[in-house]
Amino acid sequence: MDIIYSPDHHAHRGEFEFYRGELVPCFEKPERADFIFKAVTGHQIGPVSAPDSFPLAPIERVHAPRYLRFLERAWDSWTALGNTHDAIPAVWPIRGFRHDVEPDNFIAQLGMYSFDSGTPFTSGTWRAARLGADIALTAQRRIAQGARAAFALSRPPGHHAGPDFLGGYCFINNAAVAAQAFLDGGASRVAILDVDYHHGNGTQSIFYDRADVLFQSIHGDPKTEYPFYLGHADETGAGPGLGFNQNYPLAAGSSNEQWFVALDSACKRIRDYAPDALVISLGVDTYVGDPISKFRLDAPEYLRLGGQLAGLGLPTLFVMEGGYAVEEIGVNVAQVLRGFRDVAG
Ligand code: 6XA
Ligand code: ZN
Repeated sequence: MDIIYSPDHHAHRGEFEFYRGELVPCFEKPERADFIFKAVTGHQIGPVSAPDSFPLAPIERVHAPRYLRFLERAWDSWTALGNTHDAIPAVWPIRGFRHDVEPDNFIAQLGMYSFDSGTPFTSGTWRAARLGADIALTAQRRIAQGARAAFALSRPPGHHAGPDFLGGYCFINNAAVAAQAFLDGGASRVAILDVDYHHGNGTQSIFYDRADVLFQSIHGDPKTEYPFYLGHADETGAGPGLGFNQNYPLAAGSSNEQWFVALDSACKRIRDYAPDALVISLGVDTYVGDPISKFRLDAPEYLRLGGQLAGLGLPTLFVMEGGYAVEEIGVNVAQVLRGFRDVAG
């Protein structure tokens, strides 16, 4: 399996995030990807290549140009005000406020394009986010050219980023960019399966009214788990997209049996949809030892997950999302990819 990676993800290194009302060191740190890289190379999952460079056009297929323009200029705007520390959103236009007028004030702009205070914007954020999209697009291209599977080892993650908003450590939705690239390259239908602990609200929002992308997400119940305001079972799509979005919210603390029942349902729906390609939003914050999540998956379950995904028999693109038990996430990711390889051959 081809692995696409660049050490330049280090450009994005947030210092602090707000967590339960306190400023704490960022959970989403460069060491995460370093450990994953070490584990996948150690387990000989496949050859590693650097990403190709892509223009902004494939990213603009899923994100609003004015949002991307904001991200591109954000650090310069912030430092022009005399700031040297990371920018953290602090004010948001909730119901009743105007969304059509972009304020001149930077912190007001940042609030307009974000939904939480846990996602710092740093000097290298735009560069790393662009690189993450390049990684996803390069891996997608490998599959479009005939590879059975590829792993986009990108960072920062992407699945919370919507058409025009960042949050949950995410800026560009790498899985969505890749899914759209499959369609633009001639695919008729693409399925995205999100197995991260957190609902992929950004991916859902991007494709909610479309039938050419099937979105399936297994996650902690948003009644108690982040991102709280989306991810319920009754969100099944809208307009032409009705029936092409399924959420499998599970109570925090759910058993592995319950998790695999949900996986079976999602896999069945994917088989029925018969997509040309499958994109996996691969978060391993479902791990029993994850510091911010409450499922109980461990090495044998990750192996089983990989095997079940291979059993779908589809061209499969893995895109890295969350996972914060830093020293263990590499092994957990490698287990999924090994499980896939053992079945796919
Ligand atoms: C709140 C928790 C953000 C979770 C991000 C994540 N700061 N998403 O792992 O998949
Ligand atoms: Zn997550």
